[in-house]
Amino acid sequence: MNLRDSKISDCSVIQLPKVHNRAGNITAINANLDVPFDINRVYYLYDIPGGESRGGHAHKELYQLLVAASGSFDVLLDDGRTKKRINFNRPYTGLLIVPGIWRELDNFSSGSVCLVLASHKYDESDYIRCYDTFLELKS
Ligand code: T46
Repeated sequence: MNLRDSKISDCSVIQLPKVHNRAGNITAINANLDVPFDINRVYYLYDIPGGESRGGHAHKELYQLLVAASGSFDVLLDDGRTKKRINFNRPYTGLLIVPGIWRELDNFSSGSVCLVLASHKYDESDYIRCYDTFLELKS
């Protein structure tokens, strides 16, 4: 996916498989099957104080799948032209974010956990953290 040309419509809400029995549920996420990339990193956001926001950046090459593993939060997506806010509150629904999309996460419920599967290891040089720079790259 091209950093400059990617659009919000290239991101997608993915319904993940849920295996249910009387003892509860399991959701498994398989690389290149349930998500369209190799999974090279897993991290999670938790203990987020009320009113705080996360994100506020875009990535040059990174693909990510975000899941509300517990609780709920909002994700604001921005491709430089269009913005879209989506609420996530189910551990079997993921948001695929492609490169070149500005994202902000807020409205975290108490005790919420945002699980993230990422296509690459952590690399600060992959981040675009200045919104004006982001808009220039998208124009
Ligand atoms: C994203 C949203 C949803 C690491 O050392 N390794 C890592 O894998 C990550 C993700 C972060 N860090 C360090 C870098 C910073 O010193 O943790 C600190 C906080 O990172 P950041 O300000 O980027 O955290 P968020 O929550 O704003 O953003 C993170 C991801 O960085 C980002 O890719 O999409 O979660």
